[in-house]
Amino acid sequence: MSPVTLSRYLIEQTRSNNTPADLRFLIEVVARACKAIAHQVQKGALGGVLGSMGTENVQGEVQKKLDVLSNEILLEANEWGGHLAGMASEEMDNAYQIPGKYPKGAYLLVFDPLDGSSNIDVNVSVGTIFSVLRCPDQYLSQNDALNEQAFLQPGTQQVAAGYAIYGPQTMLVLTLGNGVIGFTLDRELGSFVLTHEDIQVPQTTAEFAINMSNQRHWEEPVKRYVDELLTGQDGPLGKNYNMRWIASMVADVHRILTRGGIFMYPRDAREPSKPGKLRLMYEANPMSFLIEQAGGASTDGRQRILDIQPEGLHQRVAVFLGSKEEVERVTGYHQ
Ligand code: P6P
Repeated sequence: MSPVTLSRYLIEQTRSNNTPADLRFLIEVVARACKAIAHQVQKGALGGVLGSMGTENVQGEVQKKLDVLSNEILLEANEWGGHLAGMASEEMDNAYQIPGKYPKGAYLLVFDPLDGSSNIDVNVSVGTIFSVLRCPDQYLSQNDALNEQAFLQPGTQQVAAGYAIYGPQTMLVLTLGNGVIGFTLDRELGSFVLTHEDIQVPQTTAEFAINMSNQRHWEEPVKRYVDELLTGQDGPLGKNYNMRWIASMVADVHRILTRGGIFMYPRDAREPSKPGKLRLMYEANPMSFLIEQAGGASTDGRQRILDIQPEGLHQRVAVFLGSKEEVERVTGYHQ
């Protein structure tokens, strides 16, 4: 049988779910933009795209050339299609207004154009994370500027989410609310081809992901839980655990979707005003939607991440996601 490309999947599989044509179009446009980003990323030093811009984003983080380039690729790919009411990105302080010469549509696209970019100069996997929301009717207007309030919806309102991972393979992992599917980029075809039909997170695991160098800054429940993981079979958990930390959320989450695990980026005492490093709208929410759709769990230690009512585009949140048994355990320690 000929390979099932993303386009064919979106037509055949979503026909039964009555997925709107504009949403199918949106996913195809984002996938095409991710192919263009993959092309730039893989050039590395040969493409003159490594290194920093000498600027900072709204997070106060140094912007890599590829951060800015990836952001521009996604904006340019999406602004003309008539499927979006607006866009928001880690790399832009404010929402992106669709230029007046183009029609607007009913969807909002939120993204981290190149996550893990601190790894890009050392040739470690990085990725693009995206989340799709519907624009609430009261904010839909062909003439007025989009009010940023339109984006501030809990993660349960997402209609789609996914990531591209630029690693040994370039893959697109996606949910439209009916499970999680994975596509691998066939560079000869130039298409994403369906390779993972029904991704499931194992309910249990013996592998955890956390940046241990922050241990002295964690809250007590996290210190207790990680101590138990490290104590292994001689402790209350009764088994030994392995640790991985790639420092690219997309790569760590992809590993967990593939073989299980728990990913943690806790809040820490250094900056009480920042309840964690990761951003709710374009990192935690899309990844939580994927993880839950694959049978896993995702909390901020105290509540389900998808239930959090955002108060700002760049709001940060603590993240505990992955195999349900472990996420429920560490969340229970916070109660
Ligand atoms: P640390 C990358 O900068 C990122 O936002 C996530 O992709 C990753 O999980 C995390 O930060 C790594 O943070 O503090 O370990 O460098």
